[in-house]
Amino acid sequence: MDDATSKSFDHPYTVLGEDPSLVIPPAESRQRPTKVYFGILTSTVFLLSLAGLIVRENPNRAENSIPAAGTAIPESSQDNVRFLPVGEAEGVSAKSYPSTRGRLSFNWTAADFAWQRTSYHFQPEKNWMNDPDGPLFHLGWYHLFYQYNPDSAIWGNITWGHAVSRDMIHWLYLPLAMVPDHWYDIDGVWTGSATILPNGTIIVLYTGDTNEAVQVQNLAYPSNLSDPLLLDWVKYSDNPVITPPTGIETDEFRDPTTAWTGPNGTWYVLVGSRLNTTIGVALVYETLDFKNYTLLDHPLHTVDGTGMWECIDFYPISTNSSVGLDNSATGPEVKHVLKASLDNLKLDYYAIGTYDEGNVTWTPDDPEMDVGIGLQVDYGRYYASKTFYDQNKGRRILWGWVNETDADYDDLAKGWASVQTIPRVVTYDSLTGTNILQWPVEEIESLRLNSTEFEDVFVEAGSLVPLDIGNATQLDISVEFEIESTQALEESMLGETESQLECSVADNRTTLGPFGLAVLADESLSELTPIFFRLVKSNGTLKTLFCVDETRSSKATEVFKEIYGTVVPVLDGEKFTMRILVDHSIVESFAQAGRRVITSRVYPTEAIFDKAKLFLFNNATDLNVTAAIKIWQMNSADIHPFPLY
Ligand code: DQQ
Repeated sequence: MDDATSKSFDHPYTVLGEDPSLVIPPAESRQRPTKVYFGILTSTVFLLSLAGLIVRENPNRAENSIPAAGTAIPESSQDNVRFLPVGEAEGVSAKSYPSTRGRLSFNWTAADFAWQRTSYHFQPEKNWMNDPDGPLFHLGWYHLFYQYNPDSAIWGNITWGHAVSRDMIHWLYLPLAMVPDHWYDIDGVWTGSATILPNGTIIVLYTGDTNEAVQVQNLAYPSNLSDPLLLDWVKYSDNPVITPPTGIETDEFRDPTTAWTGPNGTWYVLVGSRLNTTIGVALVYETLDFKNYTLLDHPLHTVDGTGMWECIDFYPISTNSSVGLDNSATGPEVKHVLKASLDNLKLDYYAIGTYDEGNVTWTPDDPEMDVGIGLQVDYGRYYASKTFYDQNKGRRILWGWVNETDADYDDLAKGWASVQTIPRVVTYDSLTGTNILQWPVEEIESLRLNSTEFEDVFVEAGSLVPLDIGNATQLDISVEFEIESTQALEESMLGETESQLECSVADNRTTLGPFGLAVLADESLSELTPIFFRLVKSNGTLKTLFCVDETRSSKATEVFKEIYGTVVPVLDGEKFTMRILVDHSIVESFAQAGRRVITSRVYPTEAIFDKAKLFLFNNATDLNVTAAIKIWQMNSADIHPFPLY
């Protein structure tokens, strides 16, 4: 941490004690003498060296439940299984796109489902996953906890799944960290965050859904800090530590943040809620010991019209360096990012602003770009994100949940649902001063295999250039586009009409675009996912849209297909750049060094295995571009259960 912005942590706080009254399931898996861990560590090093040799389970277990081709899904099954309002009654985590009721189901094969499973993104072995929870680094291991249903590929019976990694790329699944087993979380161990105290103690605050469907905040902590795997979690005997305050709906009060300290040594924590049904709010609690909390008489921030705020994240960011900051850092070169997951839209919004540590309030730099009305963290299929400060490498890491966009019945058939993004490093964009930058952690580059480079590829207006790279399902792509000449651009722009600044299908040709890459495309382009820039005129000036068009990504009709996108700042002298990670059914696309990001889920029926191809395209009618592109084939990550026994 930068000295100028660090705080001293010399105030006294209560160290959490053992709590013998707690019930900790499953009992057998949690009684592990310390000496065994050394054996575990040694065997892990060996196992990690076997990366790539482990063959993953083929997810074809539910093949028989796949409806026959061309048959509509029977209404009775829709009502009984597939269209249960998963999580909706609780206000959380339901699939949020239009109903697939009555649509035909594609005749997926086990091989299709096996192809859809990702190879270098984190996902559990089977069943449902949603939000990332309490990410942290401890004694050489990155820990990821996640909302997990151990029984089904749809939301429900939510526990904390747990996995560890040396590098956030290769993962080892561990036993569940916490399950619903007390009245205060019997309906679900919901989302929460970890805080590492100055003496190394780790505390977790999480939302419990009680036996009466009331959302309360609970305290938990590892029983043995010298265990690098943090296998054994203790729930505090006096839980819940926070209950819904007067005036707050008891089922709209959740997802405590990582804590930070104020000047007087007090710790602060945020909990998301809504006021008068429409006002998104970040409530602030203060505490000295993490057991007793006082609600401040004012929130950190509110935004009218944004509804319930879930999974709030609040963190400092350095404006003069790319170094990450601990959550308690403040100083003249520090701004604060406030992020809320908007329950109504199932989208993550953030804003950059100033934290007033005296008054414990936060003000956005630009009120017109406030949380929920300005920038999205990711403009694609992405939700419930959470950052943590990685003290190992001095950086802030962002995790995000990527839901499926197929139908629930497809998830049940394939036996799994959801992926986490590749973890991203978050920094401040000092060139624009208006946004964060997100970039895949450098560790992902260890999966890069052979690369192919194409330089000075002339992509004439109205042309398509196949890129012969062999298999195109696991890729890391870096591409730069240069337009033919600024003069040509200015001349072309004269004839342009004003644009609405919205992305549209890639087939919609205008003078200046779109141009980009088509991934997961078959030879005949019967399926393709174009990721592109489109230059448009708005208020007389040139703007750049960054878009992903999923409308032709799959012939399966039950799959939800979106056109995602937004305006991306391209500064004078900059080229148009993209980084794209393709990993089977997930495509993560970063524009202009991560100023804007779009994550897609696509389920092609033809453009899979060796039929998946890659193309450069330029659909502009009057703008030639030149591309420089480097493409790496990507290895699979090694993700499997930890050999605990
Ligand atoms: N998911 C959790 C909630 C959170 C929601 C439940 C966001 O705590 O608000 O699984 O996806």
